[in-house]
Amino acid sequence: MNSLVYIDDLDLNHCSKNNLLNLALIDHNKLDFSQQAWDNSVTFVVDHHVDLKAYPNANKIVEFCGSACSMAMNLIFKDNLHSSLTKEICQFLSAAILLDTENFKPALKGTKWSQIDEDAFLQINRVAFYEYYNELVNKKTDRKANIDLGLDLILKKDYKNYQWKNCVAGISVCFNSLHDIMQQFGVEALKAQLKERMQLNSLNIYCIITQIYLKTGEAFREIMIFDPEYERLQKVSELFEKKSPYSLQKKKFTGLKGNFTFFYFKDESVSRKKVEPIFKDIFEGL
Ligand SMILES: [Mn+2]
Repeated sequence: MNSLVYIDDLDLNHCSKNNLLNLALIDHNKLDFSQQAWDNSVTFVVDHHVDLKAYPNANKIVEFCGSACSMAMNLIFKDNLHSSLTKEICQFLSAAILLDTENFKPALKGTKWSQIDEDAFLQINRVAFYEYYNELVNKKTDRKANIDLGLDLILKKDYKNYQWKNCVAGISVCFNSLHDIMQQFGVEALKAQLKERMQLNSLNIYCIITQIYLKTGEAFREIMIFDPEYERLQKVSELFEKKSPYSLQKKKFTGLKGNFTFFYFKDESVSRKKVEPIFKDIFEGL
């Protein structure tokens, strides 16, 4: 609070007289009658009240929303000035928006607040939750923490079953590269674990999709298809390579052949959700 400057802390008359005053009105669009000496200094207006049509030469934004603070915040984000915002500042600025929108009370949308407030609040939350989000992503993708779970939990943690025509498949998503997994647990252990899981879930085919994030923020995706029926695996992986709308590259895995095929995606948006329909399509045509 000590760093806030109040209007009576400054000698605005002196500034105005010497042409040193540049005023932006926020949350009102006309100076009080006691401030008329500054009329010529108003250059910017950001407000959500009835437009009193003052200062025709000023840059004016007057529109309906719950809080003028939302409008000011949207301008900050639009002009890419948000790097100076901290979590604390965001919390402070949220106060006006929360109070003015009654915490975004749904029944009041359109009459007391609008999309403008929602847009601002979403952007503010992106900053306010930035640290927490990072903490979550780091925990989720931490290579060591994931490896420490052990092979069984790595495969179980984010797992789904699918039925594609007469094939039952299981897909695990994990946050260690296949290279990491092989190196840590060895090929034989992986094979044994997969066999066990396939038996347990009565699966015909098993896929592992990996998502890894480098320190640079770059993301990598891989997929390994495991099928005990060699002939089918060759057919499926050939079709997968052909049908995938996401750019990919078939890779060999050193010391590994037989019942695995392995692809490296050059598209970081690839997910299990996106891969599933490709397999569905393949199996329905087999
Ligand atoms: Mn207001």
